[in-house]
Amino acid sequence: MDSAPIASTPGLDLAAIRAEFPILAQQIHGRPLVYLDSANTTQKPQAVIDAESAYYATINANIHRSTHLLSERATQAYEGARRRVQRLIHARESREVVFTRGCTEAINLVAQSWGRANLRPGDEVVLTWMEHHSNIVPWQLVCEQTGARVRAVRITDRGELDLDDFRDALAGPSVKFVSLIHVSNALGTVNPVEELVRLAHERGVPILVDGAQAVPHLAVDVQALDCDFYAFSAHKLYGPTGIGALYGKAALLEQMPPWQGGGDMIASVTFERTTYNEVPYKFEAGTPNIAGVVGFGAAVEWLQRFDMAALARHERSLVEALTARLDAMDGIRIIGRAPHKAGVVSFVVEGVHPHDVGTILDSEGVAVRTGQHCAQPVMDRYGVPATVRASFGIYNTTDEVEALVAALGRVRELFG
Ligand code: C6P
Repeated sequence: MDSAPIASTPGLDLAAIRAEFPILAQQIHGRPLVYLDSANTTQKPQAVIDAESAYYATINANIHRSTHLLSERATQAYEGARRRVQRLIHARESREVVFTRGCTEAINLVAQSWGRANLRPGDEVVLTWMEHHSNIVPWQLVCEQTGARVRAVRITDRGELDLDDFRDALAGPSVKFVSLIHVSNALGTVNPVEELVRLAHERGVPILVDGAQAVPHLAVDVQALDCDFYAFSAHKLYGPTGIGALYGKAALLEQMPPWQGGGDMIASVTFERTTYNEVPYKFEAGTPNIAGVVGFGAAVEWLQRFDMAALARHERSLVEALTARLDAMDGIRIIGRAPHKAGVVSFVVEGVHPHDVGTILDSEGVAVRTGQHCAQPVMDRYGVPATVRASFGIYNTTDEVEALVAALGRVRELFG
C-alpha cells in the first residue's frame, strides 16, 4: 500500500501531508501503519515536533516573571500562541483563552469556578446522554458539593440529540447551566450547537460546549456560536499532549473566582488578604506547560495552512466510504447513524468482542480504538458493552479505509 500513489483529494495534497508526519512511515507488525485512532490522539507533524524542541534548545525560560531576554522571548512565544488559538476559534479577545492541561481540565475549571459560585441545592445542570465522561463527572462532583443535580437529555436511535427532550429540560425552573458535546467521540454526531446555544440563552442559561472532537474537523467560530465557554485539547489537533484551552466570554471569566491558587495568578499576597491577577492569568496558577503551549501554537499555525472546508469534505468522504463498505458486510452494526457526522465510525462485529477485533486489526497494522470510549452512557443507550471505533485525521486515505475492510475480512476468517 505504501508504494502505490496516494489518491488525491480536492484541496489537499495527501501525499505531501503524510510526508510531514514521520510516525506514519512506520511498520507495525511488519505492515504499513494504518492509523485510525485520531479521535484518541492525532499524530504530530514535524513542524510541531520541531517547535517544541526549538523552544527548549533556544528559548527555554520561565514566563511573566523575569527581566532577562530569554524570559521575555519565552513570554512572547507563550502569548503569541494564545493569539493563535484566539484566531483559530475566532474569540473576540486573546484574554478569553485560558490555557489548561486539556479539555478535561477546562471543563473542571468551569465546574469548580462557575459551578461552585453559582449552583445551589435543587439547581439543575443539563447534560446529554452523548457526553464524554469528562463532561459528566466534573458536574457530578460539583453537584455533590453544592446540592445541585444533573439532568441528561436523551438521544435518538440514530444517535442525534432529542431536541424535544432538550427543550423540556430547559423548561424546568431549576436549570442553571447547560454543558454539551459539539461532536460525539463515540458516535461521530455533529450537534446543532448554534441552535442549542440559542435555546439555552432564550432561558437565560449559560452554556459550555465540549469541542474536543469538533475543532480538529470543523471551522469553529465561538462568536458565531455565541457559546459562553468552549473547551478543547491540543493533542487532538495535531499538537502536544497535556495542553488545551478554555474559551470563556470575558465578562463571565471576570466574575468567576479562581479555582487553583499559586504563583502568577495573584496581584498581591499578604496573610490578611490576597487579590488576584486579571483574566486569563487568574486561572493559570503556577508555571504552565510553556513548551506545550508553544507546540499548541505551532499546531494551530500548521493546521491553518489548510482549507478547513476541504478538510471537512475529505474526512466526510472517508466516513461515507467506510460506512458504505461496512453496510455491505454481513454481521456489522454501525452505532451512530446521524446524517451529520464528523471523523468517527463506531461499529460492532456480530459474535466477536470489540477487543478481539482490535487485536486482530492491530496484527494487520491497523490501529483503532475499542472499548467504551469514555462514554459509558452511550454504550448503555445502544445496549453494547463496547464498540470498535475508526477515527480519521487529515492524513488518512481511502486506501486506509480499504486496509481496514481487508483486516475485518481477516477477523471473519478467524472467527468463522
Ligand atoms: N476523547 C477518545 O478516544 P482530554 O483527555 O482532556 O484531552 O479530552 C477529553 C475529552 C473530552 N471530550 C471529548 C468529546 C473527548 O473525545 C475527549 C477525549 C478521547 O475519544 C480519549 S478518551
